[in-house]
Amino acid sequence: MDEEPQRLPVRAFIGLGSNIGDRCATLRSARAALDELPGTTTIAFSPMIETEAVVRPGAPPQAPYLNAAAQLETSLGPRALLDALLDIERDRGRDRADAERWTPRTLDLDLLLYGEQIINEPGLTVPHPHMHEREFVLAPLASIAPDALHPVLKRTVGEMLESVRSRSGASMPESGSPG
Ligand code: A4P
Ligand code: MG
Repeated sequence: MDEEPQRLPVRAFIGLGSNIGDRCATLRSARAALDELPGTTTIAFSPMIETEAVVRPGAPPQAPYLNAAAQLETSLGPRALLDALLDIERDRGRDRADAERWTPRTLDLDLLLYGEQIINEPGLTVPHPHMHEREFVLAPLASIAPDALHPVLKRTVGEMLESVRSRSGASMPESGSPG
């Protein structure tokens, strides 16, 4: 991880997903790992919700995911934070070299929001480019931060969730909170 200068703490949001193995244990251990990152505190962690896998059109069905969202306060810069997320994914068994996109995964961590910064660099796009269109991201996020603002769309998480739900006509099937 590159050395970065000390920064003032920033409020960042992480999306978590798992659809292989003991999904609940995986998300719990990811939560613990987030809390141990240098200069970082977990302020909130959403309930874990089970969601139907969203797959590319024509792709075979996948096992359902457990999804969650975390709010961090961190003095890591956005690049250092993303690198740390990728390390946590790797430690929990996702072999990125073999993994194709949108395939089942032990653990997927996405950097959704980093304060209200807009970042478009090779390998780092914030806000996460698909967060506003995915109920499996917005539903857990809305349970901890309905008023967080998408700095490009200028809409809150709660507003984006409402739009996604009204567009899909119904909310995505969930089967409660296992943890
Ligand atoms: N990267 C750039 N910006 C970011 C960012 N803000 N957060 C780069 C995370 N990563 C970022 O990531 C590919 C590269 O994107 C990373 O190496 C990083 O440098 P990836 O995780 O391998 O790509 P991906 O996740 O396979 O692609 P994509 O399209 O982002 O997939 P998602 O969004 O992760 O979706 N259905 C349900 N119900 N629940 C889910 O959680 N997840 C997926 C995967 C599909 N269907 C799902 C779920
Ligand atoms: Mg991802």
